[in-house]
Amino acid sequence: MARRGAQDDTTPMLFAGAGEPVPDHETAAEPPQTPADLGLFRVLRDDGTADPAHDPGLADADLVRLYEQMLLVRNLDTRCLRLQRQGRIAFYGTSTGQEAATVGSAWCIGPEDWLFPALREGGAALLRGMPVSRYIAQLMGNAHDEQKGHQQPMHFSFRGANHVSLSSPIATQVPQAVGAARAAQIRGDGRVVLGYLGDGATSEHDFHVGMTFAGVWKAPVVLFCQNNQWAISVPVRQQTASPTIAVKARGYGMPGVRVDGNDLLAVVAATRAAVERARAGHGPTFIEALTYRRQGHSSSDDPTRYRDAAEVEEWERKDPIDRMRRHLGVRGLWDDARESAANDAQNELISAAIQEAEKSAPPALETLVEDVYGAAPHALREQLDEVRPFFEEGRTAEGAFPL
Ligand SMILES: Cc1ncc(C[n+]2csc(CCOP(=O)(O)OP(=O)(O)O)c2C)c(N)n1
Ligand SMILES: [Mg+2]
Repeated sequence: MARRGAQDDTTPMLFAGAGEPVPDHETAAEPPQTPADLGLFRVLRDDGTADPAHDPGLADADLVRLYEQMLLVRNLDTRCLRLQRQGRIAFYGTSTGQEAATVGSAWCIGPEDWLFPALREGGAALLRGMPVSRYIAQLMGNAHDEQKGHQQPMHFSFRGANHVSLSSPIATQVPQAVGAARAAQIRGDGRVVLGYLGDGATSEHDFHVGMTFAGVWKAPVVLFCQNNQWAISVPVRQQTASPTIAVKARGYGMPGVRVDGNDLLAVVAATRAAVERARAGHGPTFIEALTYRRQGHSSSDDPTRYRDAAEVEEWERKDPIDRMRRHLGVRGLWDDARESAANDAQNELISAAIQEAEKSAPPALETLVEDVYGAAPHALREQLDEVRPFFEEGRTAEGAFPL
């Protein structure tokens, strides 16, 4: 069968079938092998073993490290949502249920590579070196916040690992990631860009712009869509009539892969193959990770108003951390004692970071007008002088927080 799209002989086996015509299951004489962009790539089996044909073969120490990172994201989410409910931070959005998709994918790029996150990839910054204290400082917008309080909570950036802050308008990071990849390609610096998006982002024009140019330029980019099946209150079936999101990649001339996003090993295998493909100069890959947003869109949202509890419970049974814990158990790498020691150590670390952040001063007032222009223009300096007495009187800017 003639191939469509921008594949070549170097396309990893994992992507076999991506770009083939969508099979017509109704009329096909024999059921064809499901193409990668229509199927669901899995490695972890329900009994905790890994499919030997696709196991990415991580070292024991890496398996444990990635598991502990997922646990850290879960513990942070629990603690930080509580901080928001107590009025100690203004806003929070958890990634509960999506830890494997975030941690597994981010692990596949190198320290020099660039990462453009969407809404739920704070765990990627932590994995790539951002201290927990910085994470909390960002939520509080204090003097230790890398962005000096300029950004809404959850907009983490970490210069130390080329982790670029999310831009709030959905999907804008797709053309940004593709543009950065194009720059790397022109410079020939060998860097790969990992850009994230949600299922809802695929309805934005920025998605199509980014995908078009990624394909045309054969840019060294991996676009990773966390299909958590909801965009606030809009279910994915209202975003698209396409059978999968991954299959959209065909229209842009790149392979698409649909992976079980709650299966850490499958996420690693798929993303690693895509990163290697990009690094070797063979162009972009689009990955759809099928997962589920188990909690509200953010601390401002009440999901019980628009979805069934039964759906949430079904996905609780597919928890990515439980699945990986089972795998570590099968391999003799984990037990209850290690689990409780890891939870205790992480919670102590988080408590210390919260205490430190709450004692920290806010950013200096001057930072209000810094870092946008090389030198703050006259008009901004005037505005700064206008607000200075307000703060010097010790007043605070309490008000309604948007979204
Ligand atoms: C252009 C734009 N429109 C609307 C919003 C409001 N908004 C914030 S998040 C969101 C849903 C995003 O859904 P998805 O892309 O699936 O990501 P998820 O929140 O599920 O991770 C919307 C509509 C926005 N930030 N930007
Ligand atoms: Mg979503």
